Amino acid sequence: MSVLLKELHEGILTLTLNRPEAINALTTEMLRELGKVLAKEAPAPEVRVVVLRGAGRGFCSGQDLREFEGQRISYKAHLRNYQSVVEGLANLEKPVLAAIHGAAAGAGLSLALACDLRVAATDAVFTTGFSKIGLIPDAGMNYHLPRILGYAKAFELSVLSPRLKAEEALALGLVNRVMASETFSEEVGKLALELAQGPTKTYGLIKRALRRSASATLEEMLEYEALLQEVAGRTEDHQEGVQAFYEKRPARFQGK
Ligand code: T3D
Repeated sequence: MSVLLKELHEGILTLTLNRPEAINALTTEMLRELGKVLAKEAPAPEVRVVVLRGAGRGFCSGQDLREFEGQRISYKAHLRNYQSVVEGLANLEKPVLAAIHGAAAGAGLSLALACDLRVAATDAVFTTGFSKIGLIPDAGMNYHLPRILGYAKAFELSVLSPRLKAEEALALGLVNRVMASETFSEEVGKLALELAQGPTKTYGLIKRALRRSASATLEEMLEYEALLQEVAGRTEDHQEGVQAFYEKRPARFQGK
């Protein structure tokens, strides 16, 4: 059985981390597969939304601690394993939704943070985990966590590594929504479909603009927005959206 399952249905590419026996702990093979799919398959026009989830009883427990047992951490291997995956999630020009049930720990949480939206089942548990084993957060967590939560909370979660329940994560802004565990898959499916039926090319531009704002001045953003708006203005979905407004009917967006 593959360590990464892929399914494309109604414009939604669902990627399932599949090592349930270790709460989907990340191995080199799994990260390589994920990086490849994000680079080669996810950008295809028929994919309008990506959902990242875990098989079995949790989302992801982070780096597989058994894979490099007894070995020193290598800068090169670490970068090779994580860079393309984290950049792939963050830079893909379409919405990426992390659907988290059970545990999201260490680099598993980092992957969720690199996604655009995080939804949690009521049984979800979040922990940075790194400091508990004498490591610093990685896989982009030092970039994303302070941007999502602010410095003080990011520092607290990184250093003390508490286990947060879904409702606590929601209160902090770590996740966008909490959904009942019993109906989690259906609720995730509905949200993913709502996104997939939207003007997804424009969503990609929105993502690009928000990402750029992390390191830009107001003046730079005003210029960049104008540029991207010109691009959005040329999409078929913009035409359709305006036409639907005139005709007082729901728009039928194609992601073009
Ligand atoms: O090498 C580098 O480049 C460094 C990179 C580091 C990046 C990182 O991600 S470091 C952080 C790694 N992750 C952790 O430290 C988390 C370790 N796991 C846990 O804290 C807990 O397992 C969880 C909070 C995730 C879940 O707890 P619980 O009680 O629900 O499950 P459990 O019983 O602890 O785990 C179930 C099984 O999964 C168990 O296996 P067993 O005993 O039934 O055979 C456990 O060993 C295994 N497992 C859980 N996490 C990992 C793992 N196996 C390998 N690696 C893991 N990370």
